[in-house]
Amino acid sequence: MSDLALPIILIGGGGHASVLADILLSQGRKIFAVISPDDTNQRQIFRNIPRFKEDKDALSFKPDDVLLVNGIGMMPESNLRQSVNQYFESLGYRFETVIADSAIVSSFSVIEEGVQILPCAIVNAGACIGKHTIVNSGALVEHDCDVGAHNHIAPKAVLCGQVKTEEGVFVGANATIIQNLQISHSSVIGAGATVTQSVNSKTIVFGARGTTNKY
Ligand code: JB2
Repeated sequence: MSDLALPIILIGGGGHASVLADILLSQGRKIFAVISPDDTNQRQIFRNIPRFKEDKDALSFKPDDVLLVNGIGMMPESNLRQSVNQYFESLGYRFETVIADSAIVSSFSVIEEGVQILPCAIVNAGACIGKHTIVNSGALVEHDCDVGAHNHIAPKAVLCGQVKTEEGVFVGANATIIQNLQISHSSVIGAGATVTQSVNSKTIVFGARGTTNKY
């Protein structure tokens, strides 16, 4: 069976998961179940998809018979998304890569497993997007950027050419990082910040003036 024919189990049933479900359904993919401890029925998109309540319910499928999609968003204050990836990967499960049809992704870029590229995002030539990273709607990852694993590049954020981000970086909505900078691991770039110098690990960059704080 080709991987495209494998049923998908979507982990999480909130806002981020709804966007992924929309993309997958529009591409003709079958979502076998959504796993969410909370009721998913308020969102119309989930009404016809069976719900599992616990992550361990996915274990009734063998790792080779299913693909997982991590629908839990990566937000600065939570490592739930990353721990879900690690839990299922340690058991041999694979995560599907999701790319919206309206995204522009260079065939000269490298997109690793489990990456999610949402509507109207752009990834240009020479860029690499690390495992399980979210490139959210309308974000721009310019040429030769090297985006680490488990990042979230939020809606309309801009990474100019040759920016490097390490693992676990969050770049807020509409933030801009100018070319050639390095953002070290676990740092947070606030929404709307303009970043003009490299950022150390575990540092928060606030707002438009780009003041920094270590946490
Ligand atoms: O342990 C869990 C678990 N804990 C919470 N396992 C599973 N399978 N699901 C879990 N959840 C579920 O994640 C909740 O029941 C809920 O369905 C979902 C979180 O939804 P929420 O809408 O609160 O957040 P989100 O992660 O979809 O979206 C955040 O991140 C996005 C990237 C939001 O803040 C969005 O604004 C943002 N765009």
